[in-house]
Amino acid sequence: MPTAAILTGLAQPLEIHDVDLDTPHAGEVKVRMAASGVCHSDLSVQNGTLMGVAPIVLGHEGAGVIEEVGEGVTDLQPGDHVVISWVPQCGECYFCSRGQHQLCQAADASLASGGLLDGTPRFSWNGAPLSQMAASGTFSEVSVIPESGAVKIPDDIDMKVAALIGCGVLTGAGAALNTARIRKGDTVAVVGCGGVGLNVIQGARIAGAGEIIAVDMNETKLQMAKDFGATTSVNAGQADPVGQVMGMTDQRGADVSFEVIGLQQTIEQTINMARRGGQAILVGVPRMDVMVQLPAFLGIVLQEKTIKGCWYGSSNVQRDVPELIELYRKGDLKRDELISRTISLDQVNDAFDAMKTGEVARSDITYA
Ligand code: PAD
Ligand code: ZN
Repeated sequence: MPTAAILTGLAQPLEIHDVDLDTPHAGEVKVRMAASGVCHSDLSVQNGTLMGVAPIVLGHEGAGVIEEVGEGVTDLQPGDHVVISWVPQCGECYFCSRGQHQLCQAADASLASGGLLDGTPRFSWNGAPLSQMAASGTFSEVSVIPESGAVKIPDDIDMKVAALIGCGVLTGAGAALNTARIRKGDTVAVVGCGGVGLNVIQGARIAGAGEIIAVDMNETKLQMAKDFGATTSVNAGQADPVGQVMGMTDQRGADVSFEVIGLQQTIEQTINMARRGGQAILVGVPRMDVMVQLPAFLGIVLQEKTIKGCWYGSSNVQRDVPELIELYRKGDLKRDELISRTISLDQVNDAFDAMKTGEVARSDITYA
């Protein structure tokens, strides 16, 4: 009986309970979690920004060890170390067959249902189904997930580091390297320097960006941003960030700007600080009812601006996870520095509080 952190209803604190877990069905694997990051998207399910079917085991940024495999699973075996991918891939839908696995239709359906690829969860609690966030549920000692949601990694990679690859690093670095395809010498602005934004910054550095302007309201985050590769910073709490970025770029704007918070105001700022002919990449997840207002002619057509959404860093997890691990081994990718706090599962509500105040980049749950 694994212990898990459960969201029982909107805006409720997570509760720690023992839950029941089914054995893996065909094409699924059971993973004993070693570590799980606490991402803003977990908090967003709790506060209703993102939809979740309660009761639900949250957590989607994890790493662990395969304990059991279901029928037909041949690429993974007990003992394998894996990173959890919160976008499993059916391999057959329109998007998967065109190499856009991050947009897999079946994964979308599992996100909405709170289940795995067949729409049903493997957790239950008090005899009733218990959903799992994004076909994962990494706030549990053990979980059952689709085999395509487990990406094998070498045994010697620190599991705390591996967990963060599963969301923050894949999304952030992927936004810079895959979604934006930053070119050498580009001027980049990153609005929001939390666990994901810091990874956009280091992705931009790896891509060879020239100036990297970090934008946040928290001075600690701006200092961390410099450690991750930002060349300059803007405190959005002190002056209009669009004006500040314009002032740093001969009034042209950034070649590529990224929004990594999910607020209407910062999304509009990010679009407005991209230069004519430039790109604004939207990573942060806003509430469903958030609308953005843009002058259609002066803001987009005449500007020839590209506004692009980014889901899971436009990542191909089977290709990108090994590449990110290689960059980490070479020292090009910082990840240990992302972990502000190491906590136990029962401290997860404190991690949410710390995230709300912006004082941490990541809290990382470790399992005994
Ligand atoms: P976080 O809470 O660690 O970081 C958010 C940062 O934004 C903090 O450093 C804040 O100080 C800063 N901030 C807040 N308000 C402002 C403001 N008005 N101006 C400037 N800075 C501000 O979050 P995170 O990095 O874990 O996640 C960021 C977003 O990315 C969040 O919306 C999350 O749900 C989303 C996300 N998207 C994907 C995807 O696939 N698109 C994946 C993972 C996370
Ligand atoms: Zn996440």
